[in-house]
Amino acid sequence: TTVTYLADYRAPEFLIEKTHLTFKLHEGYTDVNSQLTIVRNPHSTHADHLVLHGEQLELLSLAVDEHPLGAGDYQITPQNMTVHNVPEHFILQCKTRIYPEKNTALEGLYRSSGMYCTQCEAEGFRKITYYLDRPDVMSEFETVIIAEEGAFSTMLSNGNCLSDTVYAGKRIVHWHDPFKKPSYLFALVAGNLVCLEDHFSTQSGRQVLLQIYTEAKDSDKCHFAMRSLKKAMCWDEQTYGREYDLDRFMIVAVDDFNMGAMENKGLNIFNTSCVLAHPASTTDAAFQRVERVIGHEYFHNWSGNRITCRDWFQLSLKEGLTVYRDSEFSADTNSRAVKRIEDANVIRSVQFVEDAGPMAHPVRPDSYIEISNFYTVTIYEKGAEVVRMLANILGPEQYRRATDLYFSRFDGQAVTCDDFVQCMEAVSGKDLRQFCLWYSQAGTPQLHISDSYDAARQQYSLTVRQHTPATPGQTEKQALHIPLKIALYGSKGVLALVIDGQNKGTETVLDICQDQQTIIFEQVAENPVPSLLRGFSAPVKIFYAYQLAQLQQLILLDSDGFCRWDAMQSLMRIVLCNAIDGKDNHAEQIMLVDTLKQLLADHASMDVALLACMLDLPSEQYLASLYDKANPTAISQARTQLQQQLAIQLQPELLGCYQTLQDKIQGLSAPAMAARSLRNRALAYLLHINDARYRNLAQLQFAQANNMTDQFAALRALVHTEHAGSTAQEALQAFYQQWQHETLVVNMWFQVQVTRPWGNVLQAVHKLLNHAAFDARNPNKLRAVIAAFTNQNFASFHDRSGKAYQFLADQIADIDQRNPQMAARLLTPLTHWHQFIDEHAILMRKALESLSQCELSKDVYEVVSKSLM
Ligand code: B3K
Ligand code: ZN
Repeated sequence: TTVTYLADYRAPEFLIEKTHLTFKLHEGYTDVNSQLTIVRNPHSTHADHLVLHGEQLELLSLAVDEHPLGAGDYQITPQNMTVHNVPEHFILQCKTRIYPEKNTALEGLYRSSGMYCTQCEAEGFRKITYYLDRPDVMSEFETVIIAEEGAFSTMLSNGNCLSDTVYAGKRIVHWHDPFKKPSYLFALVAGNLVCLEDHFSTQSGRQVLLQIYTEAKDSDKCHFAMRSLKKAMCWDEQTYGREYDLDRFMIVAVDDFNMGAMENKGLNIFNTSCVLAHPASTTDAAFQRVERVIGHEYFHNWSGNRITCRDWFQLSLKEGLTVYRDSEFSADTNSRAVKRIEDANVIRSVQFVEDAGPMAHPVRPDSYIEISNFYTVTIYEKGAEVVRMLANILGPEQYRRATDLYFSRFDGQAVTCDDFVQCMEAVSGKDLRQFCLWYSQAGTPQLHISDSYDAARQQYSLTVRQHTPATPGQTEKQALHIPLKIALYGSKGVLALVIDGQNKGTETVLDICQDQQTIIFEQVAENPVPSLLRGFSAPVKIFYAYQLAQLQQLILLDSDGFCRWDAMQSLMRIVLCNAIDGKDNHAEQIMLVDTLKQLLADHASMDVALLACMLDLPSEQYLASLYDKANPTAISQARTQLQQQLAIQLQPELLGCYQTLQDKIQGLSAPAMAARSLRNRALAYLLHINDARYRNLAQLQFAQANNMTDQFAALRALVHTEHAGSTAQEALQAFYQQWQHETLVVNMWFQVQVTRPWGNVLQAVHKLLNHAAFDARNPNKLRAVIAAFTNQNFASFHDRSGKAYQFLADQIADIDQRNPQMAARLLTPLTHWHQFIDEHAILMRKALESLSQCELSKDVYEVVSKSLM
């Protein structure tokens, strides 16, 4: 296996000015003719040989400037084709044959329920034809698609359609994309699809045709995506001054897709799960996901396509920035506080865990074996937090000027994270050298904060110590520039902040840049409660020894939604950890119940969506991350017990909430969604009590719901309680009967069963894998059954027998034969073996070791070998 290093980056020896592709689609195989206009890169050393990427291709013919090449003129290996002694400037013609129907990896050109589609990022284009398949080679593409007349209603590629004709029984469709792009943004679709159309007129008055293509059965589920698209186009004009640039913007929904969606220029390809939505069959959470992903892929048109990455180490240049953009888009359209909490929760319970594991890497990695393994929460979500910190350091006005500069300076180019930061520096005049460590240094910084109050001097001082634990390959860590946003609360509310004689208002950002520093606040009349890391101002762990009463004060009174939620998480964490550690917990529990009572009783005066988030206990995965060696059984038990105790002690308040919000749950408005989320959490708690009244409530809601959110929440509550017996079984059957023809709903039906927190779930999983609706080649099905079981069923996955560990390893060995990307991704839960007590760690390692004995793809090999290191 070869490792690719950032330090080895070299500019390409050759450039491809024009790319002309002809696809002849036949049943069973596809012939690809390419005609590449190639020139030597004037900025590079002079090589005589042209080395192209190409994998799993059948070469039919090759010519340079119309002269056919013979066996001695070129050389082929499994990864490359080398053409010897090429001129300065020439046309390379190449014919290859590929087999889309046999492509189970879903990378390159493949077939999904009859239609042809492509996925080229990161390195899939080389499975279509020989090419310089690297993002810093940008070319103007023309694509001709030829198929039997009448075979497909829809034949699409990037850009604008030049012609669509029939000749000698063949349909020939010709596309041209005037914007230079790297090969990873190439796309082709052919199938029998229907299309929802609309128009958008841009701020400068250009008309853009908008099209969303789906299979006919899904034609009624595209309206929300279309509304989201127009909203996103509008938002990007207003927020970033970015206008759409082609005459047409197309989205195609496909069933078999390794991830959420792909931003191909002018022709986005989406997993059906991220574009289709209808109130009867789609939950509120899924609606929000559709809006977010539509926004994300659309925003890539500028942050990713017009300006792309020089090499894949710079992946966060486009992904971090685009996630930050989509996150702000969601915050502007939904609840800002809740969005911030959701983002912080992902960072804390997934990204921090990645940082603590064998696959830890910086936002800009130094090396990889398989780039597909680096589409991670670190690159995406931590990368977005880094851009957010930059935006906050600059402030809105300077940040906008800096992004304007970035988009104009680098338009049409493939650039680096440093280029992006340099625009921030140029506009602000700030020195961001230390800040740049966020890109190169892996790991989660810890801030240990202590304080003291001097009543005589009226001074309050905070001492902040920073420390980043070592990560694989990076033992020495330097101090980072960490923006720590804080406020101080006194008995009568928020306090004015005075530092060095300067008035800072009631909220300020402390620039933490040293290993240890102390900040002194003056004119502080009482010992305050610090509200720390407001708005989750940096992706760090905070350690500060709050007293229970201080947490309660922040939960009830803090003006920062994230801090209220965070204080509640801390209080719950204290209760849970005490229980896990077998410590006395009386005072803590009383405080928790009392605080929740106050919040629930007062729900009318609160942000309902925020309150709903505050009811969630910290996840098991997060709790495990608090320990050097976690005991998964103790964690699950403590959590389930606390859920039961809270349900019992908060019964009247939960029921009250459930009932009073009854008349606020119609429609798709933000308040209706918020009301549903709070009611359904209340219902889930109540079902932890073994009482037929609550089961009847759930049964009634299941039967009467007119939207998927309520119907599914009721089903989940029933299936997830051990006491519902035949009622739950009947609901499951009824649900399947009703929705068996909606693939995405059937996936939810799978998921709700494998995440059940009681009984022998592994047995249920085995049964579902043999269910007629299961299909091991479809990534959404793998996610609904295997990933849901191993990632969202902590108790069953960590069953003491270790059977679930071995089950996952066996599944991965099998899936890896077909789809390496999916296999590697499913492996994540096993890679965290070192987090657990020996009894579990040993069994998890054993499962990994059994995998390492198999013939593995590069993808799975990288994860397994790094995990066993
Ligand atoms: N850029 C794609 C991800 C491609 C993953 C390739 N293994 C989707 C996105 O981030 O928008
Ligand atoms: Zn993206």
